Amino acid sequence: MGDLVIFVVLWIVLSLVAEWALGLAKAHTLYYIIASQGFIAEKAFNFLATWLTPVFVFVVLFLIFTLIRFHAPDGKPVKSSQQTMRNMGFTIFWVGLSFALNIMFFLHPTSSDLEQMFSAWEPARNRGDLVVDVTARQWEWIYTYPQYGIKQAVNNLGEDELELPVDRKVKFVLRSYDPFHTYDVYAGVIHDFWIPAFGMKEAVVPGLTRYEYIRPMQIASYQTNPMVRVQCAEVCGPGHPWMESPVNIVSTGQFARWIKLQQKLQAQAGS
Ligand SMILES: [Cu+2]
Repeated sequence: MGDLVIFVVLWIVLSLVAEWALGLAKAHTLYYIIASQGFIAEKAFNFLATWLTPVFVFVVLFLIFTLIRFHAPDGKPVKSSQQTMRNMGFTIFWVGLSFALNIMFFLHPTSSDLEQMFSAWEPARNRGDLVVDVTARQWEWIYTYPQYGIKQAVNNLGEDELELPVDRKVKFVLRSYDPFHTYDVYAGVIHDFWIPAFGMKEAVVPGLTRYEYIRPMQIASYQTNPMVRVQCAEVCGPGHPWMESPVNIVSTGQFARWIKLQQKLQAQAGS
């Protein structure tokens, strides 16, 4: 009984310490997330980490506690007077708790958050979306804004650049092919559209059109945080590590001015 009391006290104390450390990590955000969908994943991770910390502490403590408490000092095993190999109470508690935890995680956050993420795909919710066609080629990301007639958005250095207005849902249309060379569209390679600060990734597959919906929630740019960039996250050849481009999330007014500028630049290039 004494061992059980010591174990339970240790378990509670160490769990509280671990939860406190986890709280510190969360307060000093381990992640830099600034988009709607990313927040769902961040919340789910925090929920799971909070619930699983005592489980983790239990298992590790159990291993260490039994090693220290029940080791035979002279190498000869001593048979305990109290045999608890078939402890039905403990078995029911352990299996029952594991079962209940798994059912809970299946319902929340897994099912409830997936439901929330997938609801962004409902056409009724996407009427005002900004559409950005993203073309991945070896090795470049090309951004087209069909609603504004912009064929390839570039910054003043002529580099591809993704500009997004804050607080408006974006529908990314993702394709992998090379618009500068004619060849079989199925002969391309798989890329992966990843903006670390958005907490989402989507594979870009030759011959397929894939979508990603996201709402950037705060003004940010690559200049202030390198997490605000598009990075290819699928090894796609020698140029893969450099297959990145800056992202700017700006106010609605600034976005409108940027659109005008892009249209002007395009008209000048065309004339
Ligand atoms: Cu790539």
